[in-house]
Amino acid sequence: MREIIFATGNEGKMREIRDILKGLTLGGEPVAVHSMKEAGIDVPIKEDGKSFAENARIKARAVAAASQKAIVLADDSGLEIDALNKEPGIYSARYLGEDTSYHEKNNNLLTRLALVPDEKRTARFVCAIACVLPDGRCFTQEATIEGRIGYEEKGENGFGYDPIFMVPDYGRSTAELSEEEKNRISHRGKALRAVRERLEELSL
Ligand code: ITT
Repeated sequence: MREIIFATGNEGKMREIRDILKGLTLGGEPVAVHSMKEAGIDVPIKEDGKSFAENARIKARAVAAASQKAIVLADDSGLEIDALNKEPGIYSARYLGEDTSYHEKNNNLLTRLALVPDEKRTARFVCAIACVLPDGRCFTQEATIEGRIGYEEKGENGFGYDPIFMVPDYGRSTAELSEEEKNRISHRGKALRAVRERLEELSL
């Protein structure tokens, strides 16, 4: 059994990640995907990068340094709203303070967009996945999903900003999609499937 350690403390991300990496094998062996907590790793991580990719690399490298030559992946992601100059962007988790609920964060963004017409409510989720291999090599993969900010919170699935992120083709928020539907089209689904393919090609 091989092991991938995912450098995240976010349970919502971890649920999606497990689903997207389901059935992965490397060198013919099944792969167990563990969160850093499950792997017993607790290291301070200072996310002071200037981009999603940089922050993903910081997280992956910090956990790789504390692990025994495992494959380590990390996800840095966030919401860019065009009418707000791409806020909250890389500060998505810290927007209005880390301890503020997503209900408050979402409603604050909706209030700030109150006078913005539909065609200008464009936004995207961005996800950068960094991978550190046991030999220290590192690569990063980034992907996005385009959408629009709605007018109220909708749906109970997903996490974070999902209730206000509308997917035009579906006419629903990402919190109204099933996990399978979201993973098929999401920033995280696209970036992580590309990483999965690269790992499968590397014959590790
Ligand atoms: P880790 O760093 O431990 O992985 P985190 O929650 O701090 O967890 P980030 O720094 O990457 O993660 O911040 C991501 C932010 O973007 C966070 O506020 C999420 O709620 C939001 N976000 C990212 N992907 C999302 C998604 O698929 N749906 C809703 N919100 C999302």
